[in-house]
Amino acid sequence: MTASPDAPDYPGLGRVLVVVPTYNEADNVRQITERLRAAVPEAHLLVADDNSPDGTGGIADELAAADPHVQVLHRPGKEGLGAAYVAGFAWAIERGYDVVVEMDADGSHAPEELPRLLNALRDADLVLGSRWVPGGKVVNWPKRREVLSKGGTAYTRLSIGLPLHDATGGYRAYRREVLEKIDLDGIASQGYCFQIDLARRTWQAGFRIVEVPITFVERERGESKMSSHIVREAFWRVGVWGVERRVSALRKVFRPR
Ligand SMILES: Nc1nc2c(ncn2[C@@H]2O[C@H](COP(=O)(O)OP(=O)(O)OP(=O)(O)O)[C@@H](O)[C@H]2O)c(=O)[nH]1
Ligand SMILES: [Mg+2]
Repeated sequence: MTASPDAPDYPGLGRVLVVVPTYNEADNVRQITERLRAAVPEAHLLVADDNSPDGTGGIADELAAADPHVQVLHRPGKEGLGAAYVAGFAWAIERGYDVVVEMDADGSHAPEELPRLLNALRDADLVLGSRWVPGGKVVNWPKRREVLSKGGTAYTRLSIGLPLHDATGGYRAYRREVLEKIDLDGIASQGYCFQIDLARRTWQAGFRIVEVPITFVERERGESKMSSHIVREAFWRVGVWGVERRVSALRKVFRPR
């Protein structure tokens, strides 16, 4: 294991790495880096770029050259948010970080709110930034996105029993023990479903999950990667997990003695 280069501790938590996956975020990556560095100076940042055609990776390299707290993971091509995060998590574990944060590059997740997530992690193993608990908000989101987000969480609750208010959100802080325990190599889900999958695995492993209200702001620049494919993927995978859960419950009831 290589130690993370001179990362100072975040009080009470240890060394923090924020993983920001990027695909065509040339208009956003500089600003999110500056905001994060100002908001949580102790944190290190890893930009996990999938060889963005708009040159995001090159801009991230410039930021990294100017600041030892910033590093870049160049990946060969677009493989989805989930694969970029799994690679970023493995990178963090290898380098001995104690806390790993997920944050979008497009400004939807305010770095200024990260101290609240980290402070909550002192009494939890996974902290979720939640839009749908009291105090949580969305700004400039179309109604259909709100319906999709709330509907996705309700469907997840019904299907697999996951007791969360915002299961699809992607602003999160994990203790490294969680990422070491869950089988990262076994994760195939990509878009929203990746977030549900990680929350599900964390919950099933018995870790403490806390939801903290956040204000989620719709992206102002760059293009969304959200697609009907991502919604369909979440729908069928969560459905399959729900069926598996019921079959396993039935097996327990009918197991021959
Ligand atoms: N490395 C990598 N990053 C990705 C990929 N797809 C999305 N991202 C990044 O993941 C984050 C979330 O993607 P968004 O396009 O903002 O998805 P979203 O937040 O559901 O959609 P909007 O609400 O429209 O912004 C952003 O930082 C993206 O650049 C991918 O295939 N690879
Ligand atoms: Mg976004």
